[in-house]
Amino acid sequence: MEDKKYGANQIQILEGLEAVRKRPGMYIGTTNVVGLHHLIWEIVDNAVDEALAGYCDEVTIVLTSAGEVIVKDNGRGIPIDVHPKTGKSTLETIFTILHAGGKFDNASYKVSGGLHGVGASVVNALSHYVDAIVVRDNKIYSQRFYEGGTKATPLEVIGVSEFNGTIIRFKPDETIFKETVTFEFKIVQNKIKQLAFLNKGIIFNLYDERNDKSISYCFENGIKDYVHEINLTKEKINDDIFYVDDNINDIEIEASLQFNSTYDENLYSFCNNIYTSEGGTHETGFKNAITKCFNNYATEHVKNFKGSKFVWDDLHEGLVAVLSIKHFDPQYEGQTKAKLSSLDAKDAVQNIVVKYFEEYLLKNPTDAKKMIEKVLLTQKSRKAALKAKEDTRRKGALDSFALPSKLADCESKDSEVSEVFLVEGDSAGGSAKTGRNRKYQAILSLRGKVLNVEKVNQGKVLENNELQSIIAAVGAGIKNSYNEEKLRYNKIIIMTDADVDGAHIRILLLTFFYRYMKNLITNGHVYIAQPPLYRIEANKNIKYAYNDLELEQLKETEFKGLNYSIQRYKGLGEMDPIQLWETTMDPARRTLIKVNVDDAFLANEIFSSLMGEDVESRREFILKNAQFIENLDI
Ligand code: 28G
Repeated sequence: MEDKKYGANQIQILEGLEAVRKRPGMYIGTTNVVGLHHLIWEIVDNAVDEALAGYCDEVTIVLTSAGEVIVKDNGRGIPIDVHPKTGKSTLETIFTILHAGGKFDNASYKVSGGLHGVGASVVNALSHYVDAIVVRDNKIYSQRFYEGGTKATPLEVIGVSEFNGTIIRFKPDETIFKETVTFEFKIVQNKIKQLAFLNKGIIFNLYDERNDKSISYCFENGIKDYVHEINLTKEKINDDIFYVDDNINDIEIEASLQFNSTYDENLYSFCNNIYTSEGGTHETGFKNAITKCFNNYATEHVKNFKGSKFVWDDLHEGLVAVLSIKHFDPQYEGQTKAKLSSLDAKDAVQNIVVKYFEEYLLKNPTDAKKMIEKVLLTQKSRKAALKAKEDTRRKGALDSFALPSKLADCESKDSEVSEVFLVEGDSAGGSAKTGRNRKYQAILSLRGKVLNVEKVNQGKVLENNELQSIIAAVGAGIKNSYNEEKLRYNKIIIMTDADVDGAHIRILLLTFFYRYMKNLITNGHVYIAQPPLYRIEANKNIKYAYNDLELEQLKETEFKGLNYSIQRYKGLGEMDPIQLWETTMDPARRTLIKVNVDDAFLANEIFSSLMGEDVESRREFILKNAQFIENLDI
């Protein structure tokens, strides 16, 4: 009977890890470079959990020359006693049973979590081998799992030690990770830096054996140091960074905030070390709290304030804030964990932040005064912008009926099938207008420079002619009043020259969409057109090349030995309407790049390094990263 039960378990185990190998994407998202690195995060998460439980303060990662990863912690060591439910040691259970973390363990132990919180068994399933070394009770234990986790050597005692801890070494299976099995220092570095900010006091070390590079992070002040770093090069409004770390009803809440003199909002929220890019209940609680505190403070301290209450829109300009909560049972909206939905998180965050931010304002009257001044200015410009918007609306400029004169609209009114090209310059705009399929393709030509929205407030944005045209043409409104039902085109296609200026305009447009119509990007409506760089012709055979490599390949194959001529396009304007249609606009032949902002961090980093003050470094960045920006699937 016992045997039978054990056997049944065994089968279940094999099926479990087999399932992971069959459909790795279900467990780690993808099997590209991102998925590969998820293996590290899964193991590191377990070490961080041990640290959050209070038993470990140092985590070390080694990228070995043999293509392995070693993760080491100084916690209690994974238990090696036999687990009552599986008849195996806890160690073996964790590494060989899928979802062991949730199924067999006290769920409240696991606080952090990778993309899917699936843990060590998934790493085992997708590795050649996993070596586990557990040091506890003065003994060093060792066990190897191999062949996709289906086999294990017996647990052995291999020595004695006075320290505790766990060491995990694994080598990814290249038959799973077909694209690459090379770990990247920079990716791991960024991740541990973020983990170090989010888990104060833990030392994270990274050592790359392949080139003898190493780096360590430890932030005593947690996300306060994070805010400090984001604002390092910015002009600060309040000198003292607001910071709170407290817990209520078993929810730990950490928040930090400082204003700078820019106009953009940088609010980053996390739950259990996972970035919640779409916010959620914790973020709502935070916004409510800050709004309430500013209103209370202004009511007491600002003359004639009554009746002109702040709303969140007045508080977000120049705000840098990080919110990180640790929740025992987080609930998310949808599959991606991008939006927290646990109801108790809202009140928990709101209560704690109100309590501490109120106190902060009273204790720091000089900072409070500076912040209130900034916020009052934002409010004033918001009201002015609102009035300007109402005036223009009354005049009809923002109405879908009064479309901009520069827009050559398409015939179809069906937004599902229609698309608009945002074209740089009048001459290219002219070609595009002639070359298009006017049934469903609209052309909006943009004159001159697009405004850099990072540098100005909303009022100025709404006054700008080019941006006004775009807003009117797109039709869905901006920011909070963005309404996708009113979207006039399914695809918004940015079509600029394949040179530095074109890349610059593209980035300015993307910045505008990112800040003013983020949903347009997240819902996949923004595209980048790819015009060719070369035209090669011999005996009336014409081909286009979209990069140097393609040109070389054409020269070496189809055109080898022929008397060919090459035209290098300096801009869209050099193409006649038919060429533009054939190469860049015809849905059957073109390649469009869909812009997605999955990783808001990276996007923001790119946007801010591009939009920095220094024109020279900006040019340099664009030149260096033109290709990357072109393939902006960040
Ligand atoms: C180095 C790379 C990754 C870990 C521990 C320590 C314990 C543990 C891990 O227990 C099962 C669940 C809760 C008891 C817990 C040790 C309690 C007592 C642990 C790691 C059984 C998991 N002694 N360190 N798991 N628990 N480090 N690092 O994986 O109830 S995982």
